Amino acid sequence: MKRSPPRIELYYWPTIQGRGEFVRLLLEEAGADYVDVARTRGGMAAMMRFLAGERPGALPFAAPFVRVGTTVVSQSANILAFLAPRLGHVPADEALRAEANQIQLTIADLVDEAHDTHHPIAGSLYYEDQRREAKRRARNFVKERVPRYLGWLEDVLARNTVSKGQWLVGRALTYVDLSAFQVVEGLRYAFPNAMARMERKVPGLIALRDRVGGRPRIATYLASKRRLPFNQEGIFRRYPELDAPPPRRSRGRRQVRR
Ligand SMILES: N[C@@H](CCC(=O)N[C@@H](CS)C(=O)NCC(=O)O)C(=O)O
Repeated sequence: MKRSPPRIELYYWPTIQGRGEFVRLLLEEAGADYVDVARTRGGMAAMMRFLAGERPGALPFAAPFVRVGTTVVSQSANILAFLAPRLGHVPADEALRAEANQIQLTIADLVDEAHDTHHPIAGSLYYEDQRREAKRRARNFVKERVPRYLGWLEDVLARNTVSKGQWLVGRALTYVDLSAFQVVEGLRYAFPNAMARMERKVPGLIALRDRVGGRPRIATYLASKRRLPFNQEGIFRRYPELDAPPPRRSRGRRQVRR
């Protein structure tokens, strides 16, 4: 009798989307047999035992990490590169796998920079203690970095002619398309004004976001309790003072040009 593959255990902080969300989206789209361990009874303690080195397998530096059978894998991009072939969400071709990884690592850079807009000095300090630096950092992020990252994703999409610009890598949806969806959602939450202006410049990426959001399994997931809402503990946080100013039309009456 053929044995079924082991259940995938995801270990991540139970109250935020954070970096774990990139993994959750893949597991959901694939309809994988998985458990979000830290969200189960006793799960946080189990996760902490791994992080303390009290469990066998490779020692993760930080969450997220997954365990599949006896294999423990951490680093979000690495987890996706490990799981996606098993779940059929990346092409078999070596060059395309490397490209998918390259895109995911670039998205991870974007995610780090998004985090640093509210914690530019240290993650262990309160936002209130680094507000001034956060403002400077966020201004640059919104003005230069977001257009650069999203413009690059737009270009990658346009160059992928085998999918007619529908997907980032190869002919069909891969895990990096799910991650691109998550990045647009996160930026919309954290920087709504900046994104209102930006989105017109990346129509292909926004269409990709809509295509992913409309996938039956993703739509079901997004409407479920498994999808945690964005909040002020995660990577994408909404501090209005870090966003671009609102578009002219919605500003106060006196500022409307006559
Ligand atoms: N590069 C890692 C970053 C992991 C990371 O920073 N995880 C955060 C939560 S999103 C964490 O738990 N950090 C604790 C720490 O760095 O000590 C990844 O992409 O997985």
